[in-house]
Amino acid sequence: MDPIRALCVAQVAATFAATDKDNSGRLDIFEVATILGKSARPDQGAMLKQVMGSFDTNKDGELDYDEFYQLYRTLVDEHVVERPRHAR
Ligand SMILES: [Ca+2]
Ligand SMILES: [Ca+2]
Repeated sequence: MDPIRALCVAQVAATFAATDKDNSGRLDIFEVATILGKSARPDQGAMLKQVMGSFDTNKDGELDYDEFYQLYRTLVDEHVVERPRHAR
């Protein structure tokens, strides 16, 4: 089994729930921005649109859980977000 996959499941679910501010069950571009904002750069707006375009596979303008899962794995792989650690 893919170790990253095993590692991320619980954290992805927690992050998704925490990020979905309006509890719509999907993340809109503004909600996604709050995740990427931790590594904010001047080109973030363009990057955000690119991210949404790449991961919004059903093109409804928002990321559902499955789409977010793919995004999150990519972010972990690229060290944009931290790998899960035990809570202190
Ligand atoms: Ca939402
Ligand atoms: Ca979507």
